[in-house]
Order: sequence, then structure tokens, then C-alpha cells
Amino acid sequence: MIRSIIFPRRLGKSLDDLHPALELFRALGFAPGNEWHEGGSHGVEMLAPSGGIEFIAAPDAPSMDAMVEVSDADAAFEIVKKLSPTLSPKTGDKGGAPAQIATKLGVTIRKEIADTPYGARLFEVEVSGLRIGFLTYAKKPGETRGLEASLNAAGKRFAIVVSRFNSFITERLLDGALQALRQCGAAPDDITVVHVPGAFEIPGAARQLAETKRYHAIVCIGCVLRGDTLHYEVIANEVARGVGQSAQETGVPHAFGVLTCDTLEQAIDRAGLKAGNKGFEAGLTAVEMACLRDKVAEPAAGGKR
Ligand code: INI
Repeated sequence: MIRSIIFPRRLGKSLDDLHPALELFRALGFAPGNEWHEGGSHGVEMLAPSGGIEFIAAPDAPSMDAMVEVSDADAAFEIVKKLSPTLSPKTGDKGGAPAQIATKLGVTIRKEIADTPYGARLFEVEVSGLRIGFLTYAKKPGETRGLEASLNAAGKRFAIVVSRFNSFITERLLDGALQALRQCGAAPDDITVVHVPGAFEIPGAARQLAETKRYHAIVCIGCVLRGDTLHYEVIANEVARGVGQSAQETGVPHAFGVLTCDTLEQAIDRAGLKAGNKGFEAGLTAVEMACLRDKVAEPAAGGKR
């Protein structure tokens, strides 16, 4: 029975050589998979929800090493552009299209986002010698995909409530959330960070912020560890209930970036190591839910999509 397929690609000799590609793939929502480090060699999987291999018979070799289908290629292109503030135009490629270099990360945008002859939206990047296309197929006539929000945080205001308890973890989650908001285009002045003592205090502060109606979404960040507290369940349940209630009763989206883990190791994994950064995910969720709220409120939202 086939489980999955992985294409191994050597991008260099040291762990640092993997950094640009890992950053790019993480920013676009790939999930980190298995990781190994042995005798000076390293491997880190980046996983998509599904994948496959395509065999091609054609006069020319395909121009890309991998093709990634995303839900919104335009939004993904915005994220790639924001990965580096030093993006600058460089000399064109053979086809005459101007290439751009994101020097900070070493990502080259080989083709800007555009329509393809086969009805998709596509852009191409190159990172560490790997050429990758990102595309979204256009909707077929009559196809209903439902409402889907973009990840554009420009002009939107966010509050982050972060608890100090287990600050070793929550500071990393906070960094992840800030990174996500900024990569989606939120201005630093539009992000308010509020510190509270422990996870138990998160819902109260989140509610007060939501009630001001100054924020398009609230990101809640904390870490409750079973090992630290005999009343783990009580705190974990109360913070989840309180944040949910605040979201429902104020109508302001709240993203839940509160870790509830058995051990510190599990929390470390979820704060930037093996299992990604849950703060980053909460930041993206806040942006998506803020955009979705606007979209649902548009007059056309009641009609068929
Ligand atoms: N607060 C946390 O954020 N995480 C914990 O693991 C934790 N433990 O272990 O007790 C914790 N306790 C403090 C709590 O959130 C309140 O700040 C405190 O009870 C005062 O109201």
C-alpha cells in the first residue's frame, strides 16, 4: 500500500544551506515532517497535504523541478515578495521577463504571477538551485468553491494577548505570531501586544480588547503544561472556553495559540522546532478570519459563489 512519496534534493553541504528553502516552504504553509542529522549530513522533510509524480512526454524538459498547487497563488506570491524587504529588479531571463532577486533569503522570482494559457494563475521561484512553480487552477464555470478569504493583513489591526507563564515557550510563540502578521502585510503600528501573568488571564484581557472594536482580530498565546500544574485541566479548559466565548459574544475573531502539552519537550517542538510554530499558525488564522469576516459581510456573500 502506497503511503507517500518524497523526492530527496541536495541543496548544499551544511545545514545552513537548507535555510532559504526551509524558510520559503514554511512561510507558504508546508508542514515540517521527519528530520534527521547524521555524521554531518542533514535531512528535513517539508510536507504537502497530498502529492504525486507526473511523467511527461514532450519535446522539451519541464522548466520546473516541482509544481505546488496552492489555494490562492496571488496570496502566496504576496507572501514570497514580503519574505525579503530587499527585493530588487535584476536583469531579465532568456524569455525577456524581468527576474527579481530576494537577496535576503536567496529566493529568485523567475516569473511574476500571471495567467497561464491553460487557465491557471502561476508564478515561479528559484531557491538553492531548485525551480518551483506555484499555481492555482481557475474555477471551472459553475463550480462553487464557497467563500475563501485572502491572507492580506494590510490596513487591519491586531491585538496579541500573551501570557508570561512558561515565557521560554510563549516568547517564541509570540515571535511566530508577529512574523505571520508582518508577512501578511500588517503594519507594526497596527499590532498591539498585551502581556498577562498566566493563561488563565488571557480570556479577560482578550475580551476587553475585543470590546473596544479597535481590532480586526485577537491572537491569544499561552502555554499550559500538565507537569507544572495539578489543575492543568481546569486552566486549559477555562482558557479555551473563555477565549471561545469572547469570540462568539463580541463577534471579533480570536485565534487560539495556547499550547496545552504534557511535557516541556512537546511544547518546545510546537514553538518552532519539529512541529512548526503554533504562534505563527495562530497569526495566519487571525488574518484569515479577519479577512473572512469582511468577505462574509460583503453584499454578494449571500449569493451563490
Ligand atoms: N499558567 C500558565 O499559563 N501555564 C501553566 O502551566 C500554569 N500552571 O502550571 O499553573 C499557569 N498557572 C497560572 C494561571 O494561569 C494564573 O495566572 C494564576 O492561577 C493566577 O490567576
